[in-house]
Amino acid sequence: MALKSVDQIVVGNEQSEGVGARVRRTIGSYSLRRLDPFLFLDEFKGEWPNGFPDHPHRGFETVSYLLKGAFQHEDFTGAAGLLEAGDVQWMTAGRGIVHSEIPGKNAGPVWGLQLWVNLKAKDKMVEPRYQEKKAKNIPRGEKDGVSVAVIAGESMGVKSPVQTLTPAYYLDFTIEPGCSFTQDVPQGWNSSLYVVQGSVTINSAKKVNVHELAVFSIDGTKISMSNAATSSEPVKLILIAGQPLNEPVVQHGPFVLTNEEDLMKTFDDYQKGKNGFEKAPGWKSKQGTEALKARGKQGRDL
Ligand code: FJH
Ligand code: FE
Repeated sequence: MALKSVDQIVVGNEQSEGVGARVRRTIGSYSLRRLDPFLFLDEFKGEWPNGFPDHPHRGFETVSYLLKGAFQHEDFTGAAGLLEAGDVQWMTAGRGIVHSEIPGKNAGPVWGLQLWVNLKAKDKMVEPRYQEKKAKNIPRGEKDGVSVAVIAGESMGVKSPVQTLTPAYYLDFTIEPGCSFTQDVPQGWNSSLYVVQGSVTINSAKKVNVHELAVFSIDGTKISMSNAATSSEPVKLILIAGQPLNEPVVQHGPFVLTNEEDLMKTFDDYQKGKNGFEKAPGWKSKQGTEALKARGKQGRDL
């Protein structure tokens, strides 16, 4: 079957997001509004207390993957946790989650990625759910100088246990200099490669550099990736692929629905704290508020 071709290269330029945070956004940026079913792909580098204090989500899943340091999260039900380097959290926001996501207080510099995966209209109001995997429990494959962490989907005959409501692959490849690999992707899926370190050559022709996203044609079933023999470092990249939903997207920030009426209903639910946005009795934000206060004390600009 045919190789997919590179349709577009998107450069992830730094921009402000959250409170004091900086992200490199590729999917969801001006030059690539969406890549159905994906809404955003952000690379974050920063340090406590800059992050994403209490905010809501409805209608999609977020995938947080830590490359360095640690990230704390805490939601309105009181559920909290810490993601460390190599850990992944696949969070189905479904009908509603309100949470904070802040770098670990004593974690030093933090580096990670977050992907937003849209949900089908029929799945938008599902109960929220977390699937968290520690680095050591993420299945891995290795072959001829290429290793892969299979966060979702399948590679090198290794399957991820993570269930995705929207069919998707999330693969973290490391390719040594002079090595190469060809990955299968289902026909008709959207797919892209984001380079987090080094440079990769695609289909023996196109060089893609760090902080760049290569977007592939929907036709074809294979993506070939290699690291030049002359390269001084391994290339590290994330392959993201998913089955397009082909449904309308009506989005306002962290609320992603399929029509205006459902969006209006979502504003109302959020304002009234109902239908997924209710806070547990006695719930009080801890991490988000502490980070905001600390920023105030340090007197930094928002
Ligand atoms: C105020 N509070 C605006 C606010 C916006 C948000 C947002 C964030 C991430 C993210 C990116 C990379 C990561 C490590 C793991 C998370 C993202 C990561 C994408 C939007 C709209 C919150 C509070 C706010 O969260 O965790 O790598 N990206 C899209 N914005 C917010 O979450 C104003 C006062
Ligand atoms: Fe969030």
